[in-house]
Parts: sequence; C-alpha cells; structure tokens
Amino acid sequence: KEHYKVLVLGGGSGGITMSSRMKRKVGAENVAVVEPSEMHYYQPLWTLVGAGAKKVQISGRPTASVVPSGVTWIKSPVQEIDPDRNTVRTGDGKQISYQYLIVALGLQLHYEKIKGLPEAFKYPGIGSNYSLQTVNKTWEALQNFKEGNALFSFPNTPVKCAGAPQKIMYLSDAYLRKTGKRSKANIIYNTSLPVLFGVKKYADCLWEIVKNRDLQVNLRHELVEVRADRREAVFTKLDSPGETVVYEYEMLHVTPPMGPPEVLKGNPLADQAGWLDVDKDVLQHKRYPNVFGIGDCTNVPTSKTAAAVAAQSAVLDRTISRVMRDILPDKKYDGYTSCPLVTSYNTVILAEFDYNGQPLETFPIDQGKESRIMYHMKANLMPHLYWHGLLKGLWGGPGPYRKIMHLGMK
Ligand code: FAD
Ligand code: UQ1
Repeated sequence: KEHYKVLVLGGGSGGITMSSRMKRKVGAENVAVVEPSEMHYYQPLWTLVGAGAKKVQISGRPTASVVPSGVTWIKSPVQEIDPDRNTVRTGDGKQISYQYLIVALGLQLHYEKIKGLPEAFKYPGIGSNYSLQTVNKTWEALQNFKEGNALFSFPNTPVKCAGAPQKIMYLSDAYLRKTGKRSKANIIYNTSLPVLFGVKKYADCLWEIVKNRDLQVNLRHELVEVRADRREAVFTKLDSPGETVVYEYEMLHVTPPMGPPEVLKGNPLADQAGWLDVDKDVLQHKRYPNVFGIGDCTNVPTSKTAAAVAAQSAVLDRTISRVMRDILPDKKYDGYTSCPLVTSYNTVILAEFDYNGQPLETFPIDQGKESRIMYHMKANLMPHLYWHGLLKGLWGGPGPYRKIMHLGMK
C-alpha cells in the first residue's frame, strides 16, 4: 500500500503551491499530489482571453511541468476520502494512506443546472469565461455582435473571482465602442446578488462606472434557462418568487452556478453545504487535526481567488509546521483576497480586502480609482508571479510588502 507523509488532493493553484512548500519542509520523496488533469491552467487569464486580449494557449502548462521535481504525481481523481482511516481511494482503484492531508480540490461548475445548458454552447452568441471549452466562444460572440442585447449573468451560488462576471461586461463595452457598434447595443448585467460588489468602497466606484457608460444593472435576477435556438435567456426575479423575465440576446455571457467538489459531499470532512470544514484562522480541519484545506474548496468566509490562495499558503505552511511539532498553530489568516476589476482594455480597479470586507490595499495610492499601472500588473506581471512565485511556494501574498509600502504614509 502506498503511503506518504503529506498527501495533497488537487493539483490546481492551491495544491501545487502547497506541494512546493511541503517539499521544502519534509522532502520531495515524502509528498504526493493527486490530480487527474494533464494540464494546469492559470484561470485568471481567461477574463482577458474572452475579450480577445490574450490567447488561451498561454494560460496552460503541462501538469508534469508544475509538479515540483521529486514529488510523486498520482494521475487519477480522488474518489473517496476516509479521514477516520487516513486513506483515500483513487479512480484507478489505488488505496493511499497519509499522515497529513491537504485538500485543495477547487470547486465544481454546474452549467447543467441552467436549463438548455450545456447544449446551448453549440449555438453562436453564447460564451463563458469560466471554462476552457467555452472561453473562446465569448470572444467569437463579441466579434460577431451586430445589434441587440449583450447580457451578462451572475448565479445564485458562491463563485470564484466574484468580479469576473462583470469584468467581461466592461471589456465588451470597450470593444463595442472601439468598433463603433456601441450605439446598437444594450448592455445588461443581471446578477443574483443584491449588490454590484460585496465591498462598499469598490461597489461605489463600479456604480459610477456603470452609470457613466450606460450599462444596465438588474439586481436579484437569476439565469435559469437558455433557449439558444431563439436566442432567449430566462431569468427569475429572486425577490418576487415565481416571476420570470425573458430577454432576447445578441450575445450572452454565462457565469455558471458553482458548488463544492463531488467527493466532499456527505464526507465527514465537509460542512452541511459540502465545503471543507476548516478553522478560518489557521486552516486546519475543525474535527480532524491532521487534515488541512486551501483555496476554493474550503468554507472560509472570504471571496474565492488565487490571491486568497497565496495569502492562505503562507499561513497554512506555518500551521502545518507547528502541528508537525505538536504545538498549537498561531499565525492567523485575515481573509485577504483580491480582485483586479478589469474595467477596460487598459484599466483596472485593484480591489483588496479582508474577512470584514474592509479594504486592505497594498499600494500607497487610492486603489478605488481606475489605473493603467494596475492593468499592466494584472495582464503582464501577475502571470509571472503565479508561475514562478506562487506555484513555487515563494509568494505568500502581498501582506509583508503592504507594510513596507505604507511606511510613513499613514
Ligand atoms: P483550482 O486551481 O481550480 O484547482 C483545483 C484542482 O483540483 C484542479 O486542478 C482539478 O483538476 C482538481 N480536482 C478536481 N476534482 C478532483 C478530484 N476528484 N481528484 C483530484 N483532483 C481533483 N483569482 C485571482 O486571484 N485573481 C483573478 O483575477 C482571478 N480571475 C479569475 C477569472 C476566471 C474566469 C476564473 C475561472 C477564475 C479566476 N480566479 C482569479 C480564481 C482562481 O483561478 C481560483 O480561485 C484558484 O485557481 C483556486 O485555486 P484552487 O487550488 O482552490 O482550485
Ligand atoms: C495575487 O497574489 C494573485 O495570486 C498570485 C492574484 O492572482 C492572479 C491576483 O490577482 C492578485 C491581485 C494578487 C495580489 C498581488 C499583489 C501584488 C497585490
């Protein structure tokens, strides 16, 4: 039977990051990562791919090239986790036991929960930046836009990168202006949320932008059906139960409902809703002290992003070191997360905030303003920070730099 001192489930942003950090701590031969996918994707680039500003090919690298050398890659999905016996079973029937387990399984997309999807993606005029299979379809729909409604949805579930559903709206607006088609378009953002963005400071700035650019925002509208043959999208009004509205569309961008990974549902490691049940301060499981979590699969009450994974990785590294030495974890995660709100082809509002929804800005400028430098950072610097910093276990978020940047400023 295979056994590892540290077993990591999932080889996405959180899984590869922790594999690198655990290799440094216990040696590569004592670490394994379970990941079925041949390729690893830098998903934040897909916002720009959907708008034609980057090519999708550069968002992916072979998983083999990101698994730290010497760490064992188990190329199969986890099918069962038995935390009472410290074992997992994989899709190819292997049993693997562990001393410490790090769960980094991400979240699942549920296009099928919208009636008419995923079949509707076979028709023109509809795309979704959330999946590799559909991101180029967003760009096609945008380029083929002639006249009518451009619709953007936001589901009634937790999502990763809560800003992404509206970033593509701002980019589409900019594209249609650039190509002289804006006067023929109604741009409509139908969101299930009761707010435009969860943090007031940035929401205020975004409301100003939607007003100035003539973008229509409908709150508490949930996409429930797509009739692609007729180019119609059906929304329910969440505050008037039973009431639906049908919109014709020339272009539709779908942000799908999302939920916890299938293997966690009903597992003793999950909470009622199916998310990994960890302590929000130290990222250790609430009932199984040798189990830890990072990233989108956990129930920590912050916005699910790669930026959050970065900050969590530094805390979790320290938590695990202490648990391995039988001392209580001390370093606390403050909920840091960040969302570069792309508002055009050359501007970004860099939202950064904590568990309390308080802005936690890195740079000594007002990040509520649209900035060209921040766009450059998002589009051209972040990918390098991701591949060479985060995934190598060398980037634990901007926390330490924030303190330096603000020296003498406040
Ligand atoms: P993932 O990176 O998704 O990795 C999960 C891994 O688990 C995958 O590799 C998957 O194959 C694997 N897995 C699933 N099931 C199993 C199984 N049964 N067994 C084994 N392995 C399994 N974040 C930002 O910080 N800034 C941004 O600007 C930003 N923009 C985004 C834009 C878009 C369009 C999208 C889609 C995401 C964006 N994000 C952004 C979010 C960011 O990509 C995620 O929050 C981050 O990747 C989470 O890391 P993770 O390790 O939790 O999950
Ligand atoms: C970040 O650390 C990160 O992960 C590598 C992202 O994901 C791509 C981000 O989008 C952001 C904004 C950060 C935070 C980094 C800085 C320098 C503010």
